[in-house]
Amino acid sequence: MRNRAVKLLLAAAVVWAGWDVALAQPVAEPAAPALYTTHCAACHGAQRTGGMGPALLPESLERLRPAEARKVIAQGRPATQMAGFAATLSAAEIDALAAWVYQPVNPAPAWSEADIRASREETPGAARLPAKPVWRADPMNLFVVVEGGDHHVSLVDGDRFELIHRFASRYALHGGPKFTPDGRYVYFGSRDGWITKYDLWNLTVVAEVRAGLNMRNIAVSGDGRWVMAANYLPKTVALFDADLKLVKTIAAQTLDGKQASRVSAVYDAAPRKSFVVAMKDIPEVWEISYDPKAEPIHDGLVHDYKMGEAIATPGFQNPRRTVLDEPLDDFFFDQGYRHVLGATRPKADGQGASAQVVNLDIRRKVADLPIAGMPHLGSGITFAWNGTTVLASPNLKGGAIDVIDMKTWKPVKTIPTPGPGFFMRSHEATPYAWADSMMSPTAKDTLTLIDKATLTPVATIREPGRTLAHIEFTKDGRYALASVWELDGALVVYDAKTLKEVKRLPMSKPVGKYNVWNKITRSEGTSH
Ligand code: DHE
Repeated sequence: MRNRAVKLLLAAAVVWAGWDVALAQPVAEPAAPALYTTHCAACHGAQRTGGMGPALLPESLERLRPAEARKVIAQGRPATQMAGFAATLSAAEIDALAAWVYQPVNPAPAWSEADIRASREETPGAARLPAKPVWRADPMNLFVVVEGGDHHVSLVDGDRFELIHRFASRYALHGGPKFTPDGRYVYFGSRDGWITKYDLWNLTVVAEVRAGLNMRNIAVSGDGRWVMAANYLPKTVALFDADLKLVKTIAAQTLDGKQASRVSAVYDAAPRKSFVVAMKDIPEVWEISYDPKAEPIHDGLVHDYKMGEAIATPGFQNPRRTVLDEPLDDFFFDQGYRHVLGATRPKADGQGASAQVVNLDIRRKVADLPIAGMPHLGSGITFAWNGTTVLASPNLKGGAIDVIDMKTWKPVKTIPTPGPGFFMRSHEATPYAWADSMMSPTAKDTLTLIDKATLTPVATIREPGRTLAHIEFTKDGRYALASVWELDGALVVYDAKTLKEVKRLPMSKPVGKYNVWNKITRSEGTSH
């Protein structure tokens, strides 16, 4: 009876408002795929895999809130070619488009070895330029600063703190740029899978290639001859020579091929002449040797037949697997590169995140690291303490720095910080380790300095109300450079002893900065 009354009321409302009865039905969804083809495909690609504009795949949009996506479609992105569509599209159409780009492309877009090879471009003549900087400054004390705000890279003289050069990068670089051993070339990886080889001495791009559609990071071999990319999409690692010519891709999957995985990260283990790769969805760590004399891999499966006879996989450029109980997200090496310290992904309830130590020689887990929260091991640093070497690593959830003895694998101390941070740095020549709290809404503006001898916080540096994060030292450790991580941000230089600000260069969200010397010498205070 009540339902009938409601229906009658609704019908009356329709008549009273003069609505077309058809409109009383649920409003038809604007056809997002057609809207995309008309308005977006020219820049973002018919398959949403990117073009002049970035890829618009769920993997690429993981860090973009839907409300922000709607705003970008409506208003565009300043300082980019992304125009606003508020005048062209209705609010409902913008909503429909924004919702649709978060849906997976079906079937999943492919990126084959042929696609990788076809994507490669090189700058004519760049490979034959003289081996001498065209600028005047110490090439070993150069800073490469990635500015995420407008997708540029700045090169800064680490003695005078002056800008040497600024150039446009690929969209959304992520992870540390990787240098050749002589410090001349740097490789950048973008989230959309582009690798750029750049000649720092001649200020030019040498070559570019698209290794995947969604990439985690890249590594450069200690001998400067190989580059490896870790991909989420497709689920592969890709190996290139130093000129970014594809050598091969390797499917990230279990040995029986039954389960595929995104790749968490790849790092170079120079003393072992190998790349070490962690898988995100399968409990395996791979070691891929770039030593032509590497022992063959006997993994129990027949890979190849020669005159009817089984032979082992060559040890050179093929994965040697260590099977674990749980997958690794992010990892770090001990100084001898025998052990990998890996973070295990938190469980769905947010609990249980921890870390484990894997011995790469005997190829098994040798210890659990009882760290609460979510250790960000890739940002860890090591230093001597109390007759041993410790690892200090920020905790993405905890608002603390975890310190672990690298001989016993036991926690030494948990140092409180005002809030969870992402990055941590030190230098052999300074008594302090510097940590940010950039994940904390209230303490994102604070850097905490920790005394490496007493493992206690001894000072803070603030940039009130603004995000202050990611530190890197000069070659001699006398100055620490930090980022005001805002669109109208800055690179701020502090005297590492007096903690006074020395200089400030305006920059557009400088997400990371990398000192050539500290990187190529693998300083214990920086990421590798
Ligand atoms: Fe990163 C490095 C993973 C989100 C900025 N980040 C790395 C590395 C890994 C990693 C494995 C080491 C790669 C290397 O240097 O070769 N990052 C992850 C994540 O899993 C996470 C949490 C989620 C994701 O979406 O990928 C993540 N990272 C971010 C960000 O949101 C940051 C803050 C901003 C951004 O630009 O993406 C960010 N990550 C960085 C930076 C480095 C990095 C600046 C290099 C640090 C260094 O000093 O070496």
